[in-house]
Amino acid sequence: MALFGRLITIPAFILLLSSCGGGGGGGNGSDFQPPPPDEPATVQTQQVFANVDLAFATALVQAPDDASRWFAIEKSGRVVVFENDAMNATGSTFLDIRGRVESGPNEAGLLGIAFHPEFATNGEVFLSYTAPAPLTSVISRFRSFDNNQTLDPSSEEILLTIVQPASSHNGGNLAFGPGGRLYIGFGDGGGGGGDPQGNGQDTTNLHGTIVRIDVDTAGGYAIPPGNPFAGNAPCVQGFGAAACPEIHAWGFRNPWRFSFDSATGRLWAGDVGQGAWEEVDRVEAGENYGWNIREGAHCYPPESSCSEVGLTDPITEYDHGLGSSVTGGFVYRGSAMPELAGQYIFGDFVTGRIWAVPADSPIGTAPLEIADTDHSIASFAAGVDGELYLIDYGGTSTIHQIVP
Ligand SMILES: [Ca+2]
Ligand SMILES: [Ca+2]
Repeated sequence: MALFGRLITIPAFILLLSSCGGGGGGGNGSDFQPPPPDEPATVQTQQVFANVDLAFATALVQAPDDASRWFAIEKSGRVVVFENDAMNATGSTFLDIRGRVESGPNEAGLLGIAFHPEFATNGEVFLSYTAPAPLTSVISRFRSFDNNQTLDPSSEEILLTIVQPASSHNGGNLAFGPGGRLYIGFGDGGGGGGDPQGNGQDTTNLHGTIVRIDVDTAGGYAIPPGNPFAGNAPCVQGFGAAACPEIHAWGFRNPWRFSFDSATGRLWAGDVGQGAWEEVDRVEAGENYGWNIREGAHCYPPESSCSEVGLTDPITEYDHGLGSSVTGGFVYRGSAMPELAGQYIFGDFVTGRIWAVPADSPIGTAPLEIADTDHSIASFAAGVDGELYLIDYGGTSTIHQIVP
């Protein structure tokens, strides 16, 4: 059963996470640095929460400063809540918006969840999902009116929408960062590979960007000072006459998963590659991460020449000999694996490999493999205590803790 599930779900999610091109790659031509001398130890994964039934789970989070519960989202449009009891927990419905979610295409569905930093008192949770006809990415606020036991489906306040030109590369992550701003990822819109519409380098739309907005305003959102195009008029349904002031950084292909270092506040994103290179970026305001001029630290298309002026290369990358759909993870700030303290941990959806790079790595650092698993790593998760987990994607999705 599990094997059958794996055989049918892996090819689907390869498309889903959108490494559209063929294999290729090859490790030559890289000028990346050798691994650091003090290498972190290898890790293993251990299944937890085995009694929580999840189907096509895409993300797993805890609410801020509350280690008592976990929340998983299913691609179909359901948020599942369960107690933080690895042996005994079973899931129940925290929110069900399956009737509003278009989850048919491989990369469409309920893709991201973020709890407001003040969730304990304001009951606000933000979701990223795709709605149907035409396929549209929707960023919404929901509220709880029952002491945070469930979210009220009728409370939905749509903050931002953008019509998707194709079913792939929808991004889907969202997370609160320093200063309580909400960060949202959008892919290049897909449509045949190679970013045919040039969305990655076009700052007059939100495709191919990580957005930063202030949701603590009366109605809708405000533009935080410090956004690179903060003086411009807000973009309408993702498009504007000039560069969108919502943009924090751009030049992404599909920043499927990103996170903030809980110690430093720095933003890390895994950007899924096209046909040759998977990359991890440490994202700064106003930086252009290169797509579709660069794929990883290489000109795109392969063998072409390109100008690097104004573009920021990844902290680390790996070629398609090692994997073909990067899943961004977390800087480890837990206590169970001291040898991994301060390491950014990330993996590959297709091959299940897991790597680490020091969080203070310069651009062009080689990743160190710390595990080669059988998991289809859809997402990583970090508990309030800093310990790390991953979702093994499938019709039966399972949760695994990363352990020494
Ligand atoms: Ca764009
Ligand atoms: Ca890039």
